[in-house]
Amino acid sequence: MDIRRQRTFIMVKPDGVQRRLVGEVIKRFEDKGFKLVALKQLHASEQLLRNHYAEHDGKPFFPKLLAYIGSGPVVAMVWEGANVVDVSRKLVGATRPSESAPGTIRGDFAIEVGRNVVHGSDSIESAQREIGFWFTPEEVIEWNDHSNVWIY
Ligand code: ABT
Ligand code: MG
Repeated sequence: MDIRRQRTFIMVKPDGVQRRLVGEVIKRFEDKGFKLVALKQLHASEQLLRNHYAEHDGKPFFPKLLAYIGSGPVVAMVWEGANVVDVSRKLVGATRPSESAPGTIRGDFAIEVGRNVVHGSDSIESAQREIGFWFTPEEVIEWNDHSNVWIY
C-alpha cells in the first residue's frame, strides 16, 4: 500500500474540548502536512468507549478512564499521510504528561495522565480497528489534494 495513504485515528478528549483546544490540535496536524479525511463531534456511548479501550478492561484505572472519556463530547478525526501513525504519536507526546516533551501536545497542554487532551492510535492495526469503531466507511472522505507536490 502507498505509505502516503496510511491513516490514524485521533481524538480530542473531553478536557481538550472543554479547554477550547480543538483548533490547536487540528492546527498541529495540518501544519505537519497531514490530510484530514474524517471529523465529527460526539458524546460517545459507553459501548463505544468499551470497544475503543478494550485492551485496558480490568485494569485499575479502567472505570475512571471510561468516566473521563464519557464525561463530555469528544472530537473524533481520521488523518492521512506518510507514517501518520508513528508521527502522530510523536506529535501527541508520551502518555504521562510528566514525561511528554515540550513541543508535543501533551507536553505543552497537560499535567495529568487522566487529563491528557488527545488520543492517537498506537499501531497501524489499532488505527484500522479504531477507525472502524468511530466512523462508517462513508464518513471517511477520499479527496485528492493535487497540491501535495509541496508536501511530498
Ligand atoms: P490513549 O491515547 O488515551 O490511548 O493514551 P496512550 O495510548 O498514550 O496510553 P495508554 B497506555 O493507551 O492509556 C490509555 C488511557 O489510560 C490512561 N491511563 C493509562 C491511566 O490513567 N493510568 C495509567 O497508568 C495508564 C497506563 C491514560 C490514557 N488516556 N487517558 N486519558
Ligand atoms: Mg492508547
